[in-house]
This record gives sequence, structure tokens and C-alpha cells, in this order.
Amino acid sequence: MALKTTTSFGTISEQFQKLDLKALAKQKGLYQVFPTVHYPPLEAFKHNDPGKLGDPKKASLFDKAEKVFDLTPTLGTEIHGIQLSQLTNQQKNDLALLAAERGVVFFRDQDIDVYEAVELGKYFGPLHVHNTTGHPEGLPEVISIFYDETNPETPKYFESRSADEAWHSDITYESQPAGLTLLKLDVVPPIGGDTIWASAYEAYDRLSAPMQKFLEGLEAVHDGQVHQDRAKRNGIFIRRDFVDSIHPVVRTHPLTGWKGLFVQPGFTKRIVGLNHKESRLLLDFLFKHISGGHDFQLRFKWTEDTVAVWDNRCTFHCAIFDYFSSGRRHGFRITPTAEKPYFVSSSKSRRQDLAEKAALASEEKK
Ligand SMILES: O=C(O)CCC(=O)C(=O)O
Ligand SMILES: [Fe+2]
Repeated sequence: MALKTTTSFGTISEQFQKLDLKALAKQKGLYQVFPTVHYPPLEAFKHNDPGKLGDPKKASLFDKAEKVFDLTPTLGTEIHGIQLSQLTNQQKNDLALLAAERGVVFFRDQDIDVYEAVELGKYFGPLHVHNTTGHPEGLPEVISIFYDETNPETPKYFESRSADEAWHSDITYESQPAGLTLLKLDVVPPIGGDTIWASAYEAYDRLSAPMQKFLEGLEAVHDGQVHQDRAKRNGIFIRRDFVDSIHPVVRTHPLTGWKGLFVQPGFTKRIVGLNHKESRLLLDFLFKHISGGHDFQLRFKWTEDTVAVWDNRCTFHCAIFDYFSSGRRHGFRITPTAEKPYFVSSSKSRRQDLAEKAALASEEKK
């Protein structure tokens, strides 16, 4: 940001000042910019996942934490007593592996600012710069989460829709979609504004064997139509052309090796090779399976300055827009990208792998 500041040494123009997004959100309200600039298409890259260097015991995190507890049997872990702004590289590696296993990891009372979060995010993969969403000045790789009463678009949009239509995994229309996502909420309404996550591993595991078999090897088309439509409705410039991508319907996670369902109502449009009605029927079933899958969901109550770190390769999530009359909600999201999704037919499901490991462990005890 360019500022004119007078000091005892004279005037400094072009001085860089850090933005305090929380203060801006509280005092100013909507502060994002929507620059009318063109971005080139994204380029393919080789993803080196730091979670490969993660310690199966996550000792660097768990031994330093005050408290660690799981929120549901299949996904979600909360860690107290660790600041994400202070992580060592081993702790980052362990976090990547933990998120791959548990889907989403929460850290409350975090002091990390948006600049530090950008640096942390880069460790996990090249940061996605969004095609349309507003961002803080000078930080195009940051998504401002800010849809409160001062933003006329969202309450109106949700008058005729419910949140379950918006289950998604981030930016799956890209050829190499998000791996981890970091989201800090620094302003939370007194009530409402929860987020729900669901495990894609368990969504797969709860399908019958014949259905699992049918889905494996199928591919689906993902597109960013919902973002394009929103941009058009609001007169927002599209900074990079949206692309469609074809991804496997069941995906193998590179760190755990587990199979997860990889379609969602947000961005998945059709299943390749099925006729129109078959594809529609099957996707509708799978979308209902996710949104109604209370056995593999967790609903998280935010407190101010909590950071969620989730792995988009094995989870879905859904923001709940029930708080417009209750108060303001603001945060920022950083979106490291990862490998092109793939399916390995010899990969195991989470349940299968855990059961085999448990059987092995009890054999060894004998
Ligand atoms: O606001 C939320 O709870 C989540 C929004 C979301 O989908 C995201 O940050 O990826
Ligand atoms: Fe999202």
C-alpha cells in the first residue's frame, strides 16, 4: 500500500504498511479489491507433498501440544497450545500428514497474520490465485471470507437456496486442485456461522461393495460455473478464464493411500461415459449421500482467531449462512494446490487399511 508518512527524517512515500484484516473487517466492512487484470492460465507443476516427510506418530506436534482431541471417530482433530506462526518444518510435515489422515485439524487462539499464513501456505504447495473472488490489496493469493449483512449478494442468494447445495471441495475445476486449505476466522458472529466438514474416505466406505466397484475407474467433469455466475451477477471481472477438468470419481490420497469419493455438488457436473439421465441420477444420489451423511460429518463452532487446516483431497465442506441477522463474520483463506487427482486400483479404503493394521498389531502382541 502506498502511503505518505512524515518522519523526523522527512517524508517517506511508498512506505509498505501491513494490512490488519481483522480491524478492517470490523471497522470498514467490505475492504476487498477486485482488480481488472488478466492472469495467464495455470501451468502444470510437479507436486512434492511435505506430508511425505511426516512422522506417523506426529510427535513434533503431539509432544508439544497442551491438548489434542478428536472431534468425531472418522474426522476432525483439535490441537491446543501450538501457534501456527511458530511451526518448525517437521511440525509442518506432521500437520500435512495429520490433515490427510483426520481430514481437518483445528487450532484455536492463533496469532498468525495473513502475511505469515501466506508464507506457511507456500510450504504445502503453490498458492492458488482465484479467478474472481475479492482479495486484500496486494494479496491476490488470499480469499477474504466475508459475506455479511454489508454484502447484499449473499443473503439474497440464500433466500432461495439452502446450504446443502453448496457442499464442495475447493477449486476442483482446476487440473491440480487444492491440497490443504488454511482458513482463519478472526471475526465471528455471536451465534451461527458454523462450518460442516465430511470425510470423503468414510463417504466411500459407507457405500455398498457393488456401488464402490461401479464408481471406481469412472471419471467426472468439474467446472467453475457457480463462480462464473456469481461474478456475472455482481459485475465482477473474470481475471483468469475458468477451465473444466476431468477427475476420477474415486481418488487415491497420495499420503494415506486411502480411497475417497471425489464428486460434490459445488463443482461436479457430469460423469463421463454415462448418459445424461444416468449421470444426473447417480450424482444426485452421491450428493445426497454427502449432505445427509451425518455419520461422517462434523459441525464446527468457531471462536475468534481459530484456524482450520483441511485436506481437500479427502473431505468436503459446507459453510452455513444462518448468521446475517446475528453479526459479522470474517476470515481469510489460503489455498495451496497439489497433484492432479488420480486413482490406483490397488489402493485400500481407510477402513480396510485400519482393520488390517489393527489385525497385524494384535497378531504381533500374541
Ligand atoms: O466460510 C466458511 O465456513 C468456509 C468457506 C469455504 O468454503 C472456504 O473457505 O473454502
Ligand atoms: Fe471452500
